[in-house]
Amino acid sequence: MALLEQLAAALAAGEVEVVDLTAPLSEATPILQLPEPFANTRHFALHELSRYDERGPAWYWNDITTGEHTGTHFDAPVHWVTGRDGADVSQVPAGQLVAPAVVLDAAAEAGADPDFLLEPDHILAWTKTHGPLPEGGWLLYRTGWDSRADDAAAFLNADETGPHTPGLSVECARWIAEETPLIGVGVETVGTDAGAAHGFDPAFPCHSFLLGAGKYGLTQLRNLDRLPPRGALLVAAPLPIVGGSGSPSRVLALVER
Ligand code: 23J
Ligand code: MN
Repeated sequence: MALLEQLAAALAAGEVEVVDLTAPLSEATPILQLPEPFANTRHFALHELSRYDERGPAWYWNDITTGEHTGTHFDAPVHWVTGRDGADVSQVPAGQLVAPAVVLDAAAEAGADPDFLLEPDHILAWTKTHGPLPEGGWLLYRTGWDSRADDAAAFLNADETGPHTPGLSVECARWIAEETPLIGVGVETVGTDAGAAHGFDPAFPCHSFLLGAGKYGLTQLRNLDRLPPRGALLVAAPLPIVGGSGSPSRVLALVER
């Protein structure tokens, strides 16, 4: 049997499962909130055109408004000043949107400390157990934050000192960008950077180093607990917004059962 016929048969038999890593997209989907004086993105919204009524008797349809960085979304290199000469979201090669993914589980650490930062040593320890990072693949960073996704206040976890959500250290972001074969990092939080990363040097190091290196980000993922540490195949499907810095995305993982 041809390879993709085997895959189709395995999907039909439940030997390969499709796990949806995407958060539902609605007005309630949490969004990033930057402090003054920075501009902020908007919530997703539906604007009804007709619903089997005089505006369109046999059809229901909506316009939508959304930020590029609303909900589960893809960060393209051009999103950050360090990647300003890099790809916009429509220019990301389709061949890179299907790629292997590994999962590093730091839910215990992030549960104990909402400002937990991943370090290169955590990833090196992971590779000792699970093998090398995948060439051209994703590192999916599980923090358990998806359990807060239906409560915007708990998800953003801000107090008078700003948001407190887990992320990557400056050194870890630099190391992933420069020293690993990864294509990008996926997270469960509202952005790829830690909540406190506005105060890091450089600020927002994950955005700065990864996008500057032509790599990508994926945010607000869920169901990472249903993936194995290695062996999943990730399908990330941002809209090809011409000139866009990112896009809400459907993100699926194929997993062998
Ligand atoms: C703009 C400025 C800072 C950040 C972000 C966007 C994101 O997290 C994003 O969605 O790319 S931290
Ligand atoms: Mn983004």
